[in-house]
Amino acid sequence: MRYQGLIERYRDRLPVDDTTPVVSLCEGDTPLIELHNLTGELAAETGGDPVRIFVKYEGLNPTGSFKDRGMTMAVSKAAEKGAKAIVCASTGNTSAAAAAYAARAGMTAFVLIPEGKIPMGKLAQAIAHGAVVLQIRGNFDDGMRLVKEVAGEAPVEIVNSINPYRLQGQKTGAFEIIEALGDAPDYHCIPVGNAGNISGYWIGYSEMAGCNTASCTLCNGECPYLEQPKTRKRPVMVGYQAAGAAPFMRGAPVEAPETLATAIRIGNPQSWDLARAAIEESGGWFDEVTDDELLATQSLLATREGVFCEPASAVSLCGAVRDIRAGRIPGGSTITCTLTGHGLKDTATAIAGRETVETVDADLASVKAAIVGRL
Ligand code: AN7
Repeated sequence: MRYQGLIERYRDRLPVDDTTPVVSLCEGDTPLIELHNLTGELAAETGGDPVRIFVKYEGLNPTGSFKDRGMTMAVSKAAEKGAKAIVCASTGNTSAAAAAYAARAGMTAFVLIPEGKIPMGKLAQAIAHGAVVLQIRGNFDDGMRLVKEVAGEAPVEIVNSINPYRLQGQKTGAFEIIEALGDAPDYHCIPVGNAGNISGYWIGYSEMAGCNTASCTLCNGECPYLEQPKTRKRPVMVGYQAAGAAPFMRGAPVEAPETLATAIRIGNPQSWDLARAAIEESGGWFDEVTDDELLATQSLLATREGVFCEPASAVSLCGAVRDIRAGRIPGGSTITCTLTGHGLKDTATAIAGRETVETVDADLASVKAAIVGRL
């Protein structure tokens, strides 16, 4: 049957029933791509057992980021309640997803974005889908505070990840990985901003590990996935942040977060406790990477593996590679990295400082010289 989005796919595992109006853009079902070139080089360098690295390419969701997984749930549940409007604060991707799903549901989306700090691709999406874009003189954390305040004063549903339905949708990323690999990976590496996604993945992995056991609160031993591979395994969760916006490394909110990875320019993550629990229960850790490091990884992934992700997304692979080199992630491991958003979201950052476009005369001699000179 035609794929109809993650609510239909995982209906048995999501808080929906026959009366829930499903608002979907056929999100989910994204590719899990194995990185052959980079892992080959890493093995040669470290000399140990080769690792396997898979990237979950969430940029191939309908609005170009993982946010669509949570948004299909949040907007469907808002529609079930009869909501006419939704609201969110955003560093760009949540606003793009909110705008698109609101359009589909016939609702108004109000999006609060930090002035001058979201890339043009994401802003274009919010505008194109007809959202009311409120650019605030403040950062994401200010926007988040205001959204919580205004939701008490006006009939608008919050669709940030403090809305529990968001995490329910986002947990399906873990389901898809287990299905693709036949089991959970050893390590799951993920960028952390507002900390919703790491929390959602951990819920997903935990549910699958409890699968077909009496202790599973969802299925009570009547697993809807009896034909699927079963697992008791959960991965070690590793959350990476940008160094200028790394509250989990500081152990406290960061007042004025700063990073070129604007998607994760967040100082006061809302899902703090859930994210900490994921790290502690899984025996994982948080770490940080610099802007230079994450941009280098974004470029490496694009030039050596053909996968174009946005700067914030590259943080997962960037940290993973560093931890593999350091032996913290041991040889022989299977590692999944969530690439949260598409590179086309922020073309300006991707090409900044790169003089790789050459202008030549429109004649054969010039074009031939330019080609032959590089072979
Ligand atoms: C590409 O759009 O918070 O830790 O407002 O866009 O779940 O917040 C975006 C977050 C990683 C961090 N990668 O995920 C927003 C927003 C990309 C992102 C994150 C975001 P969370």
